[in-house]
Amino acid sequence: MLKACIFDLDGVLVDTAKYHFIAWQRLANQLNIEFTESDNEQLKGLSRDASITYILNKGNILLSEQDKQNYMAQKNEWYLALVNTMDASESLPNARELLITLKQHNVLIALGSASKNARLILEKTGLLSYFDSIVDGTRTSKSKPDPEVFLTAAKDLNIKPNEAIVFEDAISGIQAANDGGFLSLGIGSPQILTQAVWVYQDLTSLNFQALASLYNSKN
Ligand code: B16
Ligand code: MG
Repeated sequence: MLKACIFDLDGVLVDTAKYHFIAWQRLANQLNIEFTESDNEQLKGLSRDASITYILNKGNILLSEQDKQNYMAQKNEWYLALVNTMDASESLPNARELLITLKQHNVLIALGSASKNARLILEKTGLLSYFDSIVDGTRTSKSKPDPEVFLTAAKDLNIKPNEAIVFEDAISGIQAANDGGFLSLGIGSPQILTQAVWVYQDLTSLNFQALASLYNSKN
């Protein structure tokens, strides 16, 4: 029986990538580094630290640890100003409805996100109350593709990995789910998320019945 669903945040339940883009681009421009949409694509699912490292490498810039921390704090300040404008209209199509139908069928719900701002984003978009467990960047020491984030969620929910489906939009997240022993459901393109057990373009065609039958087909 499907006992739990574990959701990545950015790219699955909300689109915060567009705000990360604005804030990283502003920082990169300040450092005279070009930062494009395709660079932003590379940062999806990566931690904040790994993201700035990518940008500094691109610009061939070496900074002291203190300067790097200061720039990360600056980027986060710009990012948070944008996050603070978010409201319930910014959850992705069918995200709220899916969480509601899972709750009605007693499926446990967890978040498995790299973001240290995850709780605030869930609060702003009115999704926080649906979650039985929140595992975010403040609770993990290893980033995806390490399965730590999803294994911590399974522990919180007191379930085994093979009793849950993980929803992910990043290649590293799919790998983390698979390596942790979860069934992975990719949100995005099947050409990119080739290792996912299933791939859907978005959440719109998914509900409890559809997920229960996907799960049963693999058990
Ligand atoms: P923060 P997810 C990830 O969220 C984003 O995809 C990634 O672009 C971002 O760098 C990371 O969170 C850290 O976010 O700066 O808010 O701590 O997809 O794991 O939900
Ligand atoms: Mg994501």
